[in-house]
Amino acid sequence: IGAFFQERPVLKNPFLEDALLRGYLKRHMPDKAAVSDLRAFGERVANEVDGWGRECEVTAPRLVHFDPWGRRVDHIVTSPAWKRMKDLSAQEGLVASGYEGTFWEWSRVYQMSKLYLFSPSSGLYTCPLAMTDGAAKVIQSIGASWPVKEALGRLTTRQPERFWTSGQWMTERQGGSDVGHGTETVAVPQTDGSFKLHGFKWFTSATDADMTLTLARVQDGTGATTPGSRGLSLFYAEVSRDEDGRLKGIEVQRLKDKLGTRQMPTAELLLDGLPAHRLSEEGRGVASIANMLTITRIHNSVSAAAAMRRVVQLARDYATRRTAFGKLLKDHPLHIQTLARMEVETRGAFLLVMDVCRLLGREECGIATQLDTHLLRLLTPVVKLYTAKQAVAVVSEGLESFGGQGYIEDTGLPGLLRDAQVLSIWEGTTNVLSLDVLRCVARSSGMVLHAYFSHVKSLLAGASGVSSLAPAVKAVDGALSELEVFVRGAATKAPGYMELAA
Ligand code: MFK
Ligand code: FAD
Repeated sequence: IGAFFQERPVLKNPFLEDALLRGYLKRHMPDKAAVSDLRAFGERVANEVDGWGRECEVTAPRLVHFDPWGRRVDHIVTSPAWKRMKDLSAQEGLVASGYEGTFWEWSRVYQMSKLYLFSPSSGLYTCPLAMTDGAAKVIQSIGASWPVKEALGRLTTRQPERFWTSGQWMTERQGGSDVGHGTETVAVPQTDGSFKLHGFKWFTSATDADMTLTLARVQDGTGATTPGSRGLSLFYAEVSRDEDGRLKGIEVQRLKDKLGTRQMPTAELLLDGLPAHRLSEEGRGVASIANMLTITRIHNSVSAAAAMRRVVQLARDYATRRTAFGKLLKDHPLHIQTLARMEVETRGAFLLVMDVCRLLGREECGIATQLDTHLLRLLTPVVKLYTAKQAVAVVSEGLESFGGQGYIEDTGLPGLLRDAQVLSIWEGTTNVLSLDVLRCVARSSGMVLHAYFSHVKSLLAGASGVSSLAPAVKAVDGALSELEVFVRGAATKAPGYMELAA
């Protein structure tokens, strides 16, 4: 069979391999402690965590409905590697560092940089971490009191034995985008002020979480509820078991059989009297969970940029090992052009993501200007929808750069593409996020667009002195002018008076 074997691409320390990340941190937060922590974590990712991520993929979670004696138990069995990811996440402060404020306004940039290194090796553990971070943010912004004060401490601890993850149960069969009309779950008031939830949640990811935030309609004394978004309230519920080992108020219907994200369980849940506490004012459920959406959409964008970076790093390494037509791939100009195009997309995504993380950090430290706040609101859906789409394109191109091996399952490469495909679906599809852009433009009476134009113009002014950037400055300037013309056209046409008059 011959003695030749292809060499595999080698994952090196993703921090040391990422000149853009290191350059960004050097420019913006040259804190030695942050940099040395990220370098050490990068080493851990390459040498230890990446193997656990593969283990999560090949040992997919499974659902055990009954114990050997026929009692209903609904155990979601996950791999030992998945459990190690939970401990590691606490120890490394992957959620906690967003709340400790160690690096003040740069704490989010530091936290997200770490998640960016972790994500492609995490076995999708970034999914529960995103929801955990989002839940902590909601609880913090609402003002933690009993019983969620204890939960907030657990979501943001570095102690593995105390650390909790959270779910985000929004989607029901009738609608995941239109949760306002699609939610049927009802909340029945109890005499002690708590509630019991009854309904069916159609998608619940990382369902081995310790708690969740979810939406439901409060029933009045006659059993009636208010329809639409105005009838939804936000609830906190713990996922716990009774003395017989049965889930309290939950039945796990089944685990989803998914294209990707196979490392983590995604379940359909019947809520059958789940004990819960109302967190929001009645009817303010959607507005109250919006903080969670902001955080999880930023995490999604970090994961998208990270997937692109990982495939580019591996493809570059492979290009130094694989020979075709008598020379290494790296010596074929056409192959290098392909890699360079992937690199440019990755860089653009990274810089946009980090800018949004920077804005989030400023807002959380109370130093955001009005311009920053508008930009954060506008750019969150934009960065999520843009990076998700680009991740699929770049990762797909990346697989091709390994030739046939990019299609072979146990190289670990195809999983990158499968997992990228979900990024544009969950946490708001591309169309829904486009409408969210319109929503925030309308709600701010156009102020967010004004903020955007000023921001990009100030970036252009800063770059205009650098001659090598002249073509890029001209292109962005042209795009900005086109956008201005479009917005003006839309603004003058929007009322539709001319059409109505005709
Ligand atoms: C690897 C990391 C990945 C992350 C982990 C992923 C795990 C998977 C988790 C999921 O997929 S969880 C499910 C995620 N589901 C969604 O993202 C739902 C998508 N649909 C939307 O986002 C809809 O636009 C929305 C449900 C919000 C529409 O609801 P409504 O009730 O028709 O919206 P409406 O009436 O315009 O707004 C209600 C209030 O919410 C308003 O506030 P006010 O009442 O105070 O005026 C809005 O301003 C506010 N709001 C809506 N979207 C907002 C927002 N506020 C801030 N930011 C937003 N994005
Ligand atoms: P629909 O809302 O029916 O959308 C179908 C299509 O219609 C989409 O292309 C959408 O863009 C388009 N569309 C909808 N409305 C409009 C409009 N107004 N204008 C134009 N186009 C529109 N949900 C949770 O709550 N918790 C979870 O943990 C969770 N985990 C998930 C894990 C996975 C692997 C997946 C795939 C999904 C998960 N979801 C979860 C569900 C996810 O958030 C929803 O699938 C998503 O929000 C879309 O909702 P839907 O499936 O009902 O699609």
